[in-house]
Amino acid sequence: MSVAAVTQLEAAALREIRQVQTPEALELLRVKYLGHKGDLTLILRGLKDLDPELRRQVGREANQAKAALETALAQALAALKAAARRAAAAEIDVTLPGRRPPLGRLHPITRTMQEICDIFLHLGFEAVEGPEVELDWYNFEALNLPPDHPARDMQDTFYFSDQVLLRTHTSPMQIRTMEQRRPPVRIIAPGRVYRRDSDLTHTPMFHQVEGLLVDKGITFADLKGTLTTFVHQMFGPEIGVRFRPSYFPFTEPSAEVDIECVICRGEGCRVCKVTGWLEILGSGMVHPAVFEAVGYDPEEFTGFAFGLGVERVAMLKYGIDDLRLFFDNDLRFLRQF
Ligand code: 2U9
Repeated sequence: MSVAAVTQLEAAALREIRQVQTPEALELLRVKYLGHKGDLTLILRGLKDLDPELRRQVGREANQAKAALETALAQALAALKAAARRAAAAEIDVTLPGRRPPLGRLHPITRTMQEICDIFLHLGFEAVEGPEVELDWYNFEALNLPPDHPARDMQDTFYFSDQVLLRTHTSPMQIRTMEQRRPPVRIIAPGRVYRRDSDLTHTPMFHQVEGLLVDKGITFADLKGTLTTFVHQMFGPEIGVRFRPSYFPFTEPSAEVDIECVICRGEGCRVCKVTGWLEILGSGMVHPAVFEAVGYDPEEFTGFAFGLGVERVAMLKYGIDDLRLFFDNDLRFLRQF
């Protein structure tokens, strides 16, 4: 063994490393020279059999060669990897179909709300919106619901303080509008409302669209005509409608509006509890006490009002049997609309 032999081995190894094309071939070279039984490894292992002077010279040369090969191997591997990355980036298949940008869509509640509002806007109503945090006056007192009125219990209320609360219906907007304007008034009030209620068929927040029409000479016939038109536009012209006497503190007389069951067409099923009818709207002629609260003369003006729950309308319209689906935000559900 001689110093020259080690130098030759190193030069040959470096030449081979420079010519290598793949990381796998590079690994084979590493094993060939630096592996357990590699050429350089065997030289280093054989040093102990050499004369002291030769051992010193060959040993120094062999250790330098080992360091040089390790550096060359690492640099070659880095260069091969960088080249592979560049090649992958350059390899764009222009024949591949483009990726579709994800499209959002409106929540079924938003859609239903817009559909309801569109029908009334075409009938000449104007939409008004306002605060969800309300005063007792607008939510209750001006609507003929004095502090100890038993009907306040019907809508368990979220209170911030004695006088400040989350509105339990959008009716405060009708009061606010009448305080600011003189008749004729023809408005709808869409929006979120809040009640301390939570079970299979109630959520603490839900959506309403309410409406109000006030002028001289408005009668119950106007109420019936308007709401019948709404039902036929929303559910189809052939659907049956009936008006059933009811009670609300802010209307007198009051009526609930039923439609023929959209599931069984009046035959009787689980959804309509075998009655053939579904309740869809509350309504009535505005109570004189409400007109007095906003400074309208009940002898001069009459009007009708109505209210509906958007979640309920959406469930009937789209045949959805679980209210919670609207609030889960499960894309598999929402993508169907
Ligand atoms: C004013 C005067 C009268 C609005 C009305 C109803 C009947 C009604 C319910 C429908 C389902 C609430 O969401 S729901 O639970 N609403 O039954 N709402 S009359 O009457 C008004 C409103 C404002 C100034």
